[in-house]
Amino acid sequence: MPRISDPAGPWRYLIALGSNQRHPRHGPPPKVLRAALAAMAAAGLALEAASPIITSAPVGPSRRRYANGAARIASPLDPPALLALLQRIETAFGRVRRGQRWGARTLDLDVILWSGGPWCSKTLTVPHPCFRQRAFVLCPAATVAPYWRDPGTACTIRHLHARLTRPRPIRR
Ligand code: A4P
Ligand code: MG
Repeated sequence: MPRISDPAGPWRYLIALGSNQRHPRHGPPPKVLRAALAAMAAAGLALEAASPIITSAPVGPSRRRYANGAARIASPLDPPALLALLQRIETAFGRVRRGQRWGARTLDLDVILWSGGPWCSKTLTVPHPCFRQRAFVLCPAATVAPYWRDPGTACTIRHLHARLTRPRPIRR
């Protein structure tokens, strides 16, 4: 993904959105995601593309189906500052962290890719460590950033999605 003129920014980011809990004001998960995109734009993130919203079966302990989507944004914020902003938006949407991994949530905003390459710190890993195995991330992501290359594998999102979802013969 090319950087825009100024090397210090704006950076580009691929963000995954997820929800599997109703919000009292915004309503069911697909509407939560639409409201979250509006909140991201209101917070100063330049929304370049937003995917259609899909529903997906839960991976992990939660029983409720998810709404998932992806957005390509531009921002001068570096990855830790962007994560802090996304977490403030999650909190404003009533996300409560109960300590259960992959628990039900009104809103989850994950940083999947960053135009600056890999980033690894105590609180943030980019590319997101699980995204290559998740159709609920790759399917919407392929609609907003099909040719963005994963720095870990050098594959495009479109390729990762095709590889994950292609039919495989049953092994006997
Ligand atoms: N963190 C590290 N790297 C990142 C990153 N790239 N983006 C840290 C965002 N956060 C990152 O995340 C826990 C901590 O991870 C953060 O405090 C941050 O410092 P969290 O959002 O509080 O908790 P989580 O979301 O439960 O954990 P995790 O490991 O991010 O889970 P995922 O990957 O978000 O998976 N099934 C369906 N169908 N659809 C879904 O959207 N989502 C999950 C959660 C499980 N099953 C799902 C879905
Ligand atoms: Mg998360």
